[in-house]
Amino acid sequence: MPLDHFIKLCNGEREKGQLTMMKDVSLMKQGVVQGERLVNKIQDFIHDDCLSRYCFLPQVLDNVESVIGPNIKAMHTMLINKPPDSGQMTSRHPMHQDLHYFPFRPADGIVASWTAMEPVHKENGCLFVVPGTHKGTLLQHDYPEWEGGVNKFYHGVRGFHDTNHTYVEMEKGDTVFFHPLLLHGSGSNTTNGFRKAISCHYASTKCHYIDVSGTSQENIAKEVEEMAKRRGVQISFQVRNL
Ligand SMILES: O=C(O)CCC(=O)C(=O)O
Repeated sequence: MPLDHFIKLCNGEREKGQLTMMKDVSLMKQGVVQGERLVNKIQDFIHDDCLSRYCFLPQVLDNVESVIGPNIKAMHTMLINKPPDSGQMTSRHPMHQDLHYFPFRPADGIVASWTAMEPVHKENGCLFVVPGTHKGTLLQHDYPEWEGGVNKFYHGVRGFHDTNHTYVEMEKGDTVFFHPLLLHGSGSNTTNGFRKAISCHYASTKCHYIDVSGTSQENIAKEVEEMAKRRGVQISFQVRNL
């Protein structure tokens, strides 16, 4: 079961292999909790036999293919956990557009699938979205200036003043599919329980990589390259087909 498997990965009872395990910045500083109470994201679960099954679920693929199909690739996979917030509000996710993280186009050839693994509501930090913003353009993103700190790679739209967002409360197993330009984020988890979701971004094989130098995406590309270098991995972004 994905949930048990996630907990075992967090506890070091399963090999993490090529997965990237991320931890909440303020919980890490406090140094009190561990495992599922500390890990806030697993990235690249496509490398994990159990979690990667999500990407092949017919219920997910039928919907994805109706938007961008039939020839698609799973490009980005995440299991997002929100442990109870430390009190510093670092379990929030700032308002952003996923396209900021993707060096490929066109945007209309990309779609996210996001499935609630438990009930998600305002109190435990459900998604919020600004309807209609998928028709806009990619905005400049930076780290928000939050007093309690910000989690690694949690960029938000620069200078964004939110007036009109819609909460996406969901039951366990519900799935939303959304465009990579849709402005969205999520609130802090003010409960004592968890808020978990599993997500995959798919792209049409008609998409192609772009050169992000000189664009608003240069900052995230540099950050990813620096992280890879620290891990001893050499990466470079090249302009080619998917
Ligand atoms: O699941 C969440 O709270 C938001 C996740 C998200 O938008 C992201 O990781 O890009």
